Amino acid sequence: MSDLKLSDKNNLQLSKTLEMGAEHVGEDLARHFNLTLGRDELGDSHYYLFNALALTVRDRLVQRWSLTRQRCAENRCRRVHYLSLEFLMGRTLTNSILNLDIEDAVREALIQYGCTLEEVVEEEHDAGLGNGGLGRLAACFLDSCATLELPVTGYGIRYEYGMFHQKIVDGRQVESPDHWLRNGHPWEIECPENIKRVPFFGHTEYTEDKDGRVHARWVDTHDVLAVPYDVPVPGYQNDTVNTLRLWKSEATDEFDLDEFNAGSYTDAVAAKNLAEQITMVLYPNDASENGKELRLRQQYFLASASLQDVIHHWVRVEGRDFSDFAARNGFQLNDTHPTIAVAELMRLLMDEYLLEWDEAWQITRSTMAYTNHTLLPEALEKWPVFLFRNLLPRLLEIIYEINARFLAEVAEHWPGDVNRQMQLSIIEEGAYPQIRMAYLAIVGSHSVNGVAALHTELLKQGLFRDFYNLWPEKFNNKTNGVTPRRWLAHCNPGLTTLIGKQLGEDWVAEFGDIHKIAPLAQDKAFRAAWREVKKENKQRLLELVKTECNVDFDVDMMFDVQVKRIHEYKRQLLNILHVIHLYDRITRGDTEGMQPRCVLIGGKAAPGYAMAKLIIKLINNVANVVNRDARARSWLRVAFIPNYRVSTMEVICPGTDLSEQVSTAGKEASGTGNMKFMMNGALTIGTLDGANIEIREAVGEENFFLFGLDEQQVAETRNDYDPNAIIAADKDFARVMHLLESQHFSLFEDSLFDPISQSIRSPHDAWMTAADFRSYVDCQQRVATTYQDAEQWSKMSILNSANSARFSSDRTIQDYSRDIWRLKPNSEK
Ligand code: 26W
Repeated sequence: MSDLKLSDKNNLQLSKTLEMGAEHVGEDLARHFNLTLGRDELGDSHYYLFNALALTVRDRLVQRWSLTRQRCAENRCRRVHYLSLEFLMGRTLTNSILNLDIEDAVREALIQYGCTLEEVVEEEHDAGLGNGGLGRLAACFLDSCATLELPVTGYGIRYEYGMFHQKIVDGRQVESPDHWLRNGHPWEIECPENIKRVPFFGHTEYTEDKDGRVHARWVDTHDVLAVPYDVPVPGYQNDTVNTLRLWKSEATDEFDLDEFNAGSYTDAVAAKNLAEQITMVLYPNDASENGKELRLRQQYFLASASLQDVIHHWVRVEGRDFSDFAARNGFQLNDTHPTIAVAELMRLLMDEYLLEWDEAWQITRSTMAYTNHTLLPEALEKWPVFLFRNLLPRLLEIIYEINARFLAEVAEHWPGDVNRQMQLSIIEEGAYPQIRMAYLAIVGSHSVNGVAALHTELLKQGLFRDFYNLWPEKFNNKTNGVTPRRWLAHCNPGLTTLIGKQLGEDWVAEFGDIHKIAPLAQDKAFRAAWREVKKENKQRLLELVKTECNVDFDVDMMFDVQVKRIHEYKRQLLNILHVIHLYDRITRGDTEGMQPRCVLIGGKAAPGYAMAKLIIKLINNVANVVNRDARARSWLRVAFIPNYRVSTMEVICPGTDLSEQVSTAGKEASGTGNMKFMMNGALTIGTLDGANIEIREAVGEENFFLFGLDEQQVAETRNDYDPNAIIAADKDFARVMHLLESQHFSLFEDSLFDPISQSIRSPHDAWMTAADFRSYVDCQQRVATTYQDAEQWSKMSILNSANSARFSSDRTIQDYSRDIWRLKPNSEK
């Protein structure tokens, strides 16, 4: 008992800090291996060793975690709660080892087991609780908040099944479930003492109190339990550990008595499954909303449990006086997915804590902030009113009231303009009235932000124009960023060491210093060392491609990479048309000036998105034809990497020469893969879209391969767009289309790719692939020529890394913190 002390708050705590040296780490590792997990031999896999190591590391996180919590409680600091349906965390072990600065000790401790850290790391399953950019951004943000010592908690859902696993069978995507929790998740800690009850169904009753005030009560509800699981989020070598709290749904212990009495005990127990379904699976749709009721349940479940959690904490510490609540709390809504939180906060404050509407509304509006992540109309969430009426009747009433008061404001601003009221209404009228979640988010928030400069401009001038006219002060830009810890220090140790030799070991903590390597672009020896590191990284990537795709890449060829979700607007199709063009040149013997390249494409298609799946099939068929053709071998290799995810990007981005960011201008809100590639010294070929524009500004136009129409030109060209004329006038393009349409890539699958050629040829092709073909092909030739000058390419590569500091999520989070959250680091009083 000598290590335990009873602190003044009755907390039992270890008084000794766990040591970080190899000896102590080794002892703890053995203890967890032998005692916690009950093992005495290694066996065939490193599974138990991974778990023992995770627990050893976790112990050290947990200590810092409780100190962070204590400090925040003592400071009574303002906190922010980041609400997101997705957190794409990837692996935790290596990141924690890096942030705790115990890599050497861990490596030494593993020697007694005769295996390397690299082997053990591979045992960890990615936490794939997200689709793509939006989910990974949330994960990078948590890393930056902890590193900057900001009191920010992530709130999300503990999906039993994460993002599906993708296999490629006969060139096609085949999905299988990702039961990532099957072997347990050593990082999480269940907190049953903080369980919440989330109500569904039922109806509203009104009662009058003795002072004549009317109160609403939501009654006869079917409640679901929300059980929190906490995951530690360490900052970079600063002893701060923040929290990601993930909710799991469970049935209450109450039975449906009617059913029970009717003798169907088993039916009553079976009905419990419904409650547990809520957090069963992550919806794998990125950018299209399909209106499934279960998804709405997930959204409300997250919003309600998280808000109750924050409010209960408040009441426990501060009592039922909410006058200071808004000054001390903020909520960031990651897209519209958790927007029901606006109405839920109103409900809790009014129905549970008896605040008046105006006071509750004042609190809601000053605590909520909304980030928009897409302009695509099909991604804008709308929920049918009838779903709400049944599932969340009390919330529907509140939304109607918010809307009525808001429309009165609109009427005041634009007197007599009934049309405007209809356009701005949170409720879209019609045969099936719907709730426009983005409008609810804007009306209920004090801040609305886009995720790159162009994107925010387009929100203000287009999608949300009237709202911008009404409240210009609400709108602001926060260009995305990525964490340089995971996306450079961890994934690219070679470059990290090389830069460290120039800038000193501390440079990771002072990532802004990376610009100091810019002058070294002129240093021949440094360039040679830079190339050497790139070559090693390409070797690693080549090995991955060999095992995953059985395609041979060659480190002496250029690695040309596009990895991201498969979507028409991202134009993987344009990329593959260029591949077909190169193949056509090769078969015609026109290889003058051509640069040998290995083209790698990867990404998941939403399971219901037929066109995206067909594009995957086309990529694989083209790869097959090209890779089998002896004439092409020395010029071109093509591979599609299956099951693209966070841990594969950690191998891909350091080994990439050319980063493909080729979306139709105006469609990609920001992009974040573009930033990861840039940090690791890849050059970008891209359109003027999303954050590409800012990347080009940062690195200088001479170090960026720009092509294609800009957003305005896209809008203008749309009116009289004639792809068939473009194809007919361009011999190269005509030959590419001929190869596609003569079934050259679908020999025994006749007409398979007709929908693709039809979409390219359609004057209504929203993505205008044909419009940018010529400009893209010409630009790719400039890329090829530049690559052949290795010294020039290295200079440009160094300058890309050197100018990437702006795209650190630390910068992004500092912007959020200054403009929206108004947070102070936890270390400051
Ligand atoms: C409701 C279905 C659904 C699911 C996900 C609709 C929309 C989404 C997201 C908005 C998709 C997404 O991940 N958007 C991406 O967000 C990134 C982070 O801000 C940006 O970098 C990407 O450009 C944007 O596409």
